[in-house]
Amino acid sequence: MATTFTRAILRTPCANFADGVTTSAEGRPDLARALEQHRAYAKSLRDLGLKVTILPPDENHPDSTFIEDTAVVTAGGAVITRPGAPSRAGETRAVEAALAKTFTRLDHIFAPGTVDGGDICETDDGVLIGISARTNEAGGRQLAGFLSGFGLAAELVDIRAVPGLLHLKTGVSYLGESRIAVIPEVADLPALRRFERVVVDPADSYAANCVRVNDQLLVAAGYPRVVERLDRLGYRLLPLDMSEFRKMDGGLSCLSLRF
Ligand code: CIR
Repeated sequence: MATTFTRAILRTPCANFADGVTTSAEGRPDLARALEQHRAYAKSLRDLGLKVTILPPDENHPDSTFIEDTAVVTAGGAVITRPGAPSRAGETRAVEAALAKTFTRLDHIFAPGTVDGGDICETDDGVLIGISARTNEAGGRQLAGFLSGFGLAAELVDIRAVPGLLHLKTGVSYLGESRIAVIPEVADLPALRRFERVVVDPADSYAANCVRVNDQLLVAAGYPRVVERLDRLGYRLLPLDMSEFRKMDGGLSCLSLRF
């Protein structure tokens, strides 16, 4: 694990959180439960020793709690994205102000490029950039250029042909030790073959989005098969209830920027 995280930035779900973009047929999320799950997520990160900053809710942007999409933060530097969904364009402002307290210089994705942070998967030997319905090739190439300035090699991974995959990290998580959790549909993509792959059952796809934070692995609660396999591999697991975020197509990783 190359990076030890010491900080995280989160953003509280806003009152109209249920009006965000979603393809899920699981019904409208319950705001009170979402807030409770968000508090538990923040507490877990604090319990792991991270300093957690929580930005106030942004009523103009229902999806703003999915803060991961607004920036790409690495040990060498940070890039403010240009989110691919038009309704999410204004989310970056407050995030930029928060990151400017830590990073003296921030790079920016510019038009016609679009990038969602959910498409960016940092590994121990570089960064995978998903090209998706949200992150386009222009954005991916711009980001690769910025990352190269931080000393990070990037590789573009086209996921546009994978049905229903919102972001690269919706279906791929780097677990450390050159190992990834993946959904079956992407397991054999050439860019992923060099990793040891933990392929989750199709019924457990949602749990492929997990987050390694130092020596722990945050996983979505309710997927015992995934928990059992990761447990057998020796991970220290921290299951978190994500039911309300799942209804808005959000996974565990998208609720925080970690650095
Ligand atoms: C969206 O469609 O943009 C949000 N409802 C969900 C974003 C999830 N972000 C992520 O997985 N990084």
